[in-house]
Amino acid sequence: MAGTSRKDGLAGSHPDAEFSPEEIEAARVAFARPVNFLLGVASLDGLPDMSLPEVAFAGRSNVGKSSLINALTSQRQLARASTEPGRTREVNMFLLDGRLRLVDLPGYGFAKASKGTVRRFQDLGRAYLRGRPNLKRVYLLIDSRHGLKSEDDAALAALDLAAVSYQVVLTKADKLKPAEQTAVVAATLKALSRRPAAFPRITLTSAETGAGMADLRAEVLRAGFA
Ligand SMILES: Nc1nc2c(ncn2[C@@H]2O[C@H](COP(=O)(O)OP(=O)(O)OP(=O)(O)O)[C@@H](O)[C@H]2O)c(=O)[nH]1
Ligand SMILES: [Mg+2]
Repeated sequence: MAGTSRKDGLAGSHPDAEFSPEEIEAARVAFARPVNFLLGVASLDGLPDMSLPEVAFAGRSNVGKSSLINALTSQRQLARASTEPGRTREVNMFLLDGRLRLVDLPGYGFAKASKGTVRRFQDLGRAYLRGRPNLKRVYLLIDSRHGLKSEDDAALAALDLAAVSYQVVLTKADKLKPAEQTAVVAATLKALSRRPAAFPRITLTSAETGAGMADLRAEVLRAGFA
């Protein structure tokens, strides 16, 4: 994979998005450290203590949360990805290098599950967001083919309410032409300008090609250890 993501597209187009080559390299090294599945919980009682920083990945079902965690950590099957929406039904935690927890949150907005099931996942996600002072950042994943949708409003509202620092990550960039990538980044930034808790930066990624991963690793480390 490329050492920097400048040719990955738009992650570097915002002036604040510049990471020094040293920071990119440090992040690459950190994410090459051992990572393991820590636990999956269906209720908050089972969560570990708050002694370590956490960064969480949230977003619609099927948006690519589990795939992104696998791509960040260069693992194939760490987080289980699936074509079946609603695959991740628990809060799953992974421990990177014994010092940072990566949290795969249940997705929202899939049609197949029963209403009760959907609500249960969403309540779990919301409760998690509210109750974790060691939660350093939430990455809200948005499918770059669709941009922000009304289905994302509830998640944005929950994040604003929980006053958690969050940042949008666009996924599946490999499905778009460069001009479409530029357009969705611009439209998403514009929509987020009305959301004060949103971090004013967007990373365009592809778990498929690895685009944006070098930058996102640096982002995650900066956020996790800020
Ligand atoms: N082309 C392409 N497909 C992707 C990418 N990331 C994920 N996918 C596909 O999208 C589907 C859903 O991916 P997951 O990672 O399981 O999505 P998720 O958000 O974890 O889904 P839930 O656990 O159901 O909430 C899978 O078929 C993936 O292979 C990407 O960057 N590019
Ligand atoms: Mg998943």
